[in-house]
Amino acid sequence: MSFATVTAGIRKPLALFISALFVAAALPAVSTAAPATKPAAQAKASVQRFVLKTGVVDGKMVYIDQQGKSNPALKAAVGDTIEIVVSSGEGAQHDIAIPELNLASAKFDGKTGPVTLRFKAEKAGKFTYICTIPGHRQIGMEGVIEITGNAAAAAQAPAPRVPTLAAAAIKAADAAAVSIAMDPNAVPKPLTDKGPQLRKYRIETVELNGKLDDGTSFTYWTFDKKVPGPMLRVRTGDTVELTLANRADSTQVHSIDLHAVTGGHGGGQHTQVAPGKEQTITFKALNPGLYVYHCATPLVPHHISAGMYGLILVEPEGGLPKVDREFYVMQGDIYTSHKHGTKGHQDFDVDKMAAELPDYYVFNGAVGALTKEHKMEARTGETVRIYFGVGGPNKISSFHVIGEIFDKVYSEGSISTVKKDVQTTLVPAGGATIVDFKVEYPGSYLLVDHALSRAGKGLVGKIDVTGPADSSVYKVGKAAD
Ligand SMILES: [Cu+2]
Repeated sequence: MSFATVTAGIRKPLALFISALFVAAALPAVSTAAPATKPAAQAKASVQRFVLKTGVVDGKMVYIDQQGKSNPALKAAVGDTIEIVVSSGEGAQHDIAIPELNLASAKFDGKTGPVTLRFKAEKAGKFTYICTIPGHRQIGMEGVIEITGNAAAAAQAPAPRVPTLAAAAIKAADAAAVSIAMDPNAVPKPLTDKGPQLRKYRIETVELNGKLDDGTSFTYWTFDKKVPGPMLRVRTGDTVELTLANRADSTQVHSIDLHAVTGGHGGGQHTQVAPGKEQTITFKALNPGLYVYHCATPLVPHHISAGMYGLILVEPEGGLPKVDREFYVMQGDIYTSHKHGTKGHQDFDVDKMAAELPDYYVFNGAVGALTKEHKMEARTGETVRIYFGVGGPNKISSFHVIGEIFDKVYSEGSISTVKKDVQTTLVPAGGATIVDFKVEYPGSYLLVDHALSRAGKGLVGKIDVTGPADSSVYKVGKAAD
């Protein structure tokens, strides 16, 4: 295995080439170069070679050996040179590491080809090999490597060097970054069917660099290239056939868990889809309401924060009361490699996510999505409805529209009960609400989370209302003027 082989075919040539170079330079004990000539004193020691590939077995991510065994026990003796050759069987990104020995391979995926973790066994014991991609160990990617023999008999080779990571440099913003901001006007029309229907949907999971803010791009993971993903609209009693396809160039397995689904972890149990593959589930919409859907692949909050959430409306029998305008808005919290406002390309920061300290809060995926990029408009006298959800992953929303009162709130997305005359409504992470209000006066109505510090981190939208101003509703000056 040559270094060239390991790095060949990588899609982001420069950045990954540099990081691959760094790993190769910092970890001589993990060299991907051809084996060096063995010193004469160790001539009796053998090379133990293990060939593994990754895959999804029974809903778990695992390493699989050539006999088909999942997470096989790897056995060697002190003094052996161990070579673990591992490739991505399903195409997603992984690595292999033995933390107790300070060993880690470069990351690999379906495009990079295999990598080799090569080292000399210097002490006896049972050690754990794992994938260090967040969440992958938890969903199955770990096994044991057992080294037998007398540690004292080992050659006096130097201990493997501990990998040291430089502070992440700020990368230039991706000039090719696209808009991922979902148009809030993209609400499917109210349904008019008589009786239950079979409805078919197909959603593709796509990873792409998108615009997070002016001069700032971010690595988004999406349903159908938008954040939130497409709004689905069905009716109670409908049967829904949903196919989830994961685009071939994805680095991750993806899935979908719809809160409107009864059974199978909402679909998450049976839709763990590898890059280039697809899976179909069929469910009955048993309960009316507005429900969140999201990716449910570990590390789940990472996949959600990166953009993998959306809403499915299950209309009650007879539909919802008619309104003049319907909008689709979702809130999310984003954790970036550099602090809020930093120009350049931002990667995801898993530590900030674990600490629940977001750098950005967004409506529809990006700063300015609902103030600069997309318009929400209405005329005075019209009734407006917002289908609002929180993808999160972590933060609840105190949803409020400045200068308006919600005439009706379908709290927590429950259509069965209606609250009236509400100023601010609480929407949990992974929850939703429907708010209805009549716009009686012209102006710019701002959508906010009333935890208002978040507006400074991107969380603001607006509805522009035009039409005659009724001074009995609002005016500047005294009543008698
Ligand atoms: Cu995902």
